[in-house]
Amino acid sequence: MAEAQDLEARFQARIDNEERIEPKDWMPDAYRKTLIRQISQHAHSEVIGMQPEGTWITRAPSLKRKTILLSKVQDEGGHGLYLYSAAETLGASREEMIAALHGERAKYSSIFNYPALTWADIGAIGWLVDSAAIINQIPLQRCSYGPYARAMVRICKEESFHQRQGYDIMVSLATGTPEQKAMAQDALNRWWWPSVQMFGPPDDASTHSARSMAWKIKRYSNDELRQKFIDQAVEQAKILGLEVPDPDLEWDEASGHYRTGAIDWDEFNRVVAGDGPCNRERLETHRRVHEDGAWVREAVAAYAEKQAARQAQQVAREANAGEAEQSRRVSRGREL
Ligand code: FAQ
Repeated sequence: MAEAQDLEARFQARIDNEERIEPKDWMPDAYRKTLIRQISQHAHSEVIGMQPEGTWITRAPSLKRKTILLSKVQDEGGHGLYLYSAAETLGASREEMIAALHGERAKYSSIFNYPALTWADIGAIGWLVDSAAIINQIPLQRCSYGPYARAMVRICKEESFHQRQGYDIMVSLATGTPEQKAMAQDALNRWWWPSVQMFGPPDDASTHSARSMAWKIKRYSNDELRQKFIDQAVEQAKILGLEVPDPDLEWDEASGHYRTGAIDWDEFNRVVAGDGPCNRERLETHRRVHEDGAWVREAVAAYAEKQAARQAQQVAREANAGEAEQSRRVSRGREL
């Protein structure tokens, strides 16, 4: 008991001292569990996030837009892979994490349960969703767990490109024909509030924040990051000449921040609980594609087994050859 307390105190001292925790270091069980929960949910979000954008790859308005979108969607898959690998360093297997997603025990970001109805949605996702993702993820580069923090460095660089491609689409539409501008406004109307909700429940309803902040997994609270996003996105909307769909939005001179109207937390809770516009479709697609890809995983495992067996045979052959050579030398020595 005293020994466990001592380990825990030393662990917290390392965190307070801004030291990185690495996979083989001692860590409290709850720290490990929190990280597996957050990192695997983050990975699931990246992979499920490929679905709304993926539907537009074949319908992008030009070859250039299509290649950019294709590359962005591939990046999201890559982010999922770095993140699953980071979670694996904590002892979670990929199979367990995917089973938790399919069994609805693990969540993924609420935002990906909304449909991408028009091409302008691809602009709005890049602009708003990627902005929100970056604002949340930049502090995660300084997360106390080394493999997660390092994965975030590359992810943030790529997200920044994603954000710019989204804003570029919005600029083209907002400065295009009146119909194009109306499409951009409609996309902003539908993506604004879900993007504001992406940061998670308000601080007083956030169950994990206090502990995650003490462990320096999270560096800022959900509301702090949300505010940063709002302040930035409202100014960007002004540059686009678009209107944020919030009649109560106002600039608060005293605090130097924008204040929004009431956020619909009932809608957020409904979507997180599985009852958003696309929850069922997203999970069904993931399950089906995972099932369709079973043969690839089986082939990879069979190939790895074959390689390992070949390597073992080679090692045995070399060992035998070494022994034979040794006994030849010994008997030649005796003859001389
Ligand atoms: N949706 O106590 P807290 C992206 C859950 S990546 C669904 O505040 P925490 C890239 C939360 O899990 C986007 N559930 O939790 C991209 C917890 O439930 P649990 C994803 C949510 O962990 C762009 C409960 O509510 N990013 O966009 C949500 O301290 C474009 C209580 O909440 C990350 O995952 C939500 N929005 O803070 C891809 C970043 N919010 O687990 C494609 C890493 C909260 O006990 C296209 N994650 N919940 O069952 C984090 O920073 C944190 O986990 C938070 C939540 C901030 C998301």
